[in-house]
Amino acid sequence: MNPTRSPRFTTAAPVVLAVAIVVALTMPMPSAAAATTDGLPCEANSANTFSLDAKAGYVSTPDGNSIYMWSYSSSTKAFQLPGPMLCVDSGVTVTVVLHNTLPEATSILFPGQHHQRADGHPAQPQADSTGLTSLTDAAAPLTGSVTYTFTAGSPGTYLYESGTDVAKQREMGLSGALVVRPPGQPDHANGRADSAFDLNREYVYLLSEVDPDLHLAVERKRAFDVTKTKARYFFINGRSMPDTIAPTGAAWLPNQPYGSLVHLKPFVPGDPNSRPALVRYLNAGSVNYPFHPHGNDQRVITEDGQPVQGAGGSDASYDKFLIDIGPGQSADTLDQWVDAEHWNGETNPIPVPLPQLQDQIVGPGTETWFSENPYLGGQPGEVPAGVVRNNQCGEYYMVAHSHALEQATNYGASFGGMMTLVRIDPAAGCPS
Ligand SMILES: [Cu+2]
Repeated sequence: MNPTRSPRFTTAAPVVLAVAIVVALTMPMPSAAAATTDGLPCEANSANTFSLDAKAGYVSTPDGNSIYMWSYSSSTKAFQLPGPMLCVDSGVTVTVVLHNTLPEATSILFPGQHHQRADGHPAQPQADSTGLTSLTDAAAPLTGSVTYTFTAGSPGTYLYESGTDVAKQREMGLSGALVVRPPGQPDHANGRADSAFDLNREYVYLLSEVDPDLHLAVERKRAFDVTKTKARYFFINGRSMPDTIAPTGAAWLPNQPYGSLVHLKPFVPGDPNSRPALVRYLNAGSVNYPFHPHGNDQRVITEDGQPVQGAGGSDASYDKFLIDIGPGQSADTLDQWVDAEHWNGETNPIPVPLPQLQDQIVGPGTETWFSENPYLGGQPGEVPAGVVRNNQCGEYYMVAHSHALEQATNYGASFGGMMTLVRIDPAAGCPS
């Protein structure tokens, strides 16, 4: 690992800069309560046993739409999208009991896991006289159940997802994240010593897409040609920007519990507790999602559950400013923000001209959509009438989004969709 790599502005294409500038001008700042969603909301227990219901429900999109979805939910909890984040240690035996309440057969595949069994026998593809019906043992419609067991694979991030009528059911939302940790080292991404991260700064980006026409057809039990899908919504953890930056468990998103606002502290050289954040990418969709965190590279350290290393275990991790995640793939990345220019509001201010007030997007409430303090803690400047200040405590926000720009929209309207923010607090912290 290279602990002192610097933030950099890359050789960005003009469109990147255009996006950056407009986003900087138009992003609503999270409220104080929304500002810190830290750590992974894992479902975990000592028996490594999970009970999941496949069921139907609705999610909301920022443009006011409500979309019928299918997903996995803990049997004791309400419908949620995506399925619960399951966290286990590598090598343990995991049991997942699937209860199907959907009107058609469904199942769960666990790619990357070992010794997969269903109801006690080796899990296997299913067929009838018409041909293949499921990639693994399926639960019958409405009341069926299957008990899957497997041995958790190598440390990393994995999908669990429907293996039945895949093109339709995965698009309908039947997927979730499975986080496999190195035994006894929950603060390491994989078995390598240089994969250490801050457990309070661990995040999943489960990326997916939705064609609302397919969902309406399924809800109304109409035929739909899944080869004709045209995605209009693009999710991180079942939410679109700006909902992505709302906190995990936000009351106004009752069926979409997971936020994706990454919250960084500046790196402190020589402090062993100053560790990078870990961002776990997963693609549950059908196309590539070229994900682009602005302003700071991320270091790819695990791909598809395997550490990025060379012969003899040599470190082969690499910095990227565009993490291109293909369907079914995963990547774990370390994100460390280094104050390379030694900003100091008194002795080393970094001049950034503020936009004219008339060039900012303001309102309709008390919010203003521009943070005038890009370098961590300058004094708030001119703010519109009715606005107290533009950020909480001098923190800085960078945008992170899919670089396939139609994916950074809500039904074609920018900016939204597969987009979130990275928040960097001042070195002294953020009193609130
Ligand atoms: Cu960009």
